[in-house]
Amino acid sequence: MKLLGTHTSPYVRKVRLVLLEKNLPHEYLTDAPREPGSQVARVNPLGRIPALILDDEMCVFDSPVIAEYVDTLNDTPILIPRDDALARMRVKRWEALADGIVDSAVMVRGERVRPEDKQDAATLTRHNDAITRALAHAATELGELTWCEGDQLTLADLALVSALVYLDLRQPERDWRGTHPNLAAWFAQMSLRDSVKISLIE
Ligand SMILES: N[C@@H](CCC(=O)N[C@@H](CS)C(=O)NCC(=O)O)C(=O)O
Repeated sequence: MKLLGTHTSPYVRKVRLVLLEKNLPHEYLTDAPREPGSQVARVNPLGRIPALILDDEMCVFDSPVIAEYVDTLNDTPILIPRDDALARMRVKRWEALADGIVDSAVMVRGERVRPEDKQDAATLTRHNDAITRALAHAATELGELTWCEGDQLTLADLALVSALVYLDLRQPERDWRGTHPNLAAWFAQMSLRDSVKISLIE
């Protein structure tokens, strides 16, 4: 398998964390879709990363589909519950929450890189407010638990950590650690994992 992506993409980080946690052999190729010579549009008609190319050349997109597929490739560990429909939905809901934070942060970033007089204040407010609410929701749901869902690591944890890394990158002024100390403590523990460390370096 080959994974096309970039170091900064939170959707890519989530998928990389899944591959690393499951210890699945893969080649990670840095490929930014907007750079000249990018292969991304050739393999993924949407022109987006992450794009996972299987050994038979089929390209899998987008990140929830990749994560779900890759999770079936071995059981060590199972990151999306298979038999318990409610637990499965809850993990996927965490993923949607984390991806939604990222979607809004990407929208905010898209506005902020425009000239100041062209930035749409309503868009900035709407998406920043969504991030604020989603973080509060995550903090309430997590409470003092070790894992987002159940009694072991799941995709929920990997998606949330990816979203928080991206917020640190794009919105360093947002003091989510101060507002939600339980999220901060959980994130600090997650950051000790080899998968997270590798995804931040390579
Ligand atoms: N819903 C998609 C979102 C993927 C996405 O938007 N990726 C961004 C990078 S973070 C991208 O490839 N954008 C296209 C571009 O930069 O031209 C997923 O979860 O995979």
